[in-house]
Amino acid sequence: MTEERFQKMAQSIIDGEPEEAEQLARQALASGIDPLDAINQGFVMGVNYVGQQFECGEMYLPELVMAGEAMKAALSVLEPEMARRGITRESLGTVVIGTVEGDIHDIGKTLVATMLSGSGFKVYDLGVNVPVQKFIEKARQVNADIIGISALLTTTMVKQKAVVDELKKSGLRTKIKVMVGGAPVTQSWANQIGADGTSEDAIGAVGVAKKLIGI
Ligand code: HCB
Repeated sequence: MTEERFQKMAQSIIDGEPEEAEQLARQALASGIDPLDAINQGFVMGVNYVGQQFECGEMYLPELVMAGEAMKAALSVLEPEMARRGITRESLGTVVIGTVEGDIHDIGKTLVATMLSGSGFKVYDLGVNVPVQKFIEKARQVNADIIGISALLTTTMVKQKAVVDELKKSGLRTKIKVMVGGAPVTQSWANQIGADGTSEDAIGAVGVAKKLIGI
């Protein structure tokens, strides 16, 4: 019976149904299922499946976006309950992410943040138009493992380099990995500015993040 519920949770993510996911999360709590089990044995299974399908070209961006929305809806019910009960979800690592100063594109960045969070990372999303110093301050404050920097404009991608340079100056560069992304970003740009990795999509970003922290 519980197994059947877990499968339905995973399916709600695969189908990209936020309302269904939220309802299943509420039902899980009402019937005494541990919120952490609902996440790990139910919803995350759906995220993993969607990730695999996206990688092999069986699912596309709109489906990924909807899966992300469904995951957010489930987490919006389960995470507050976990906090209330004092349960902490084992975190794979901590990521501070944002879109650089001067840039307000947030669709890709938010998708990366959602997928990282759904995959088990603790994510601090700073939003858009984020000044260089704010990435560093937040990373220091939350003891981040990774800073994720998004830039969609050729005029703003230079700020990714500014974050890497500022991180070096702060003395934190040896502790914190940097992952860059956004439409104009290439592996060659990532190498040039001294970032540790890049990905052209959110599923790839989860893989890069895991690799950067040695999983
Ligand atoms: Co915007 N815009 N835009 N735009 N915009 C682009 C980016 C252009 C390429 C369109 C074009 O000219 N062909 C272009 C940039 C050209 C250039 O710099 N060479 C452009 C321009 C010029 C502008 C304005 C300057 C237009 C104007 O006002 N004259 C203006 C800039 C405003 C500003 O930021 N200061 C502007 C505004 C807008 C909006 C507001 C209308 C809207 C943004 C809405 C929003 O984000 N809330 C918008 C949009 C939607 C786009 C396009 C059409 C889509 C971007 C997008 O969301 N893609 C884009 C054209 C394009 O990119 N093909 C166009 C989908 C997401 C899922 O992909 O690449 O963002 P993504 O993210 C991926 C990937 O890169 C990676 O994973 C993500 C998930 O799959 N990734 C990371 C991203 N961040 C990562 C971080 C990591 O650590 C790791 C991986």
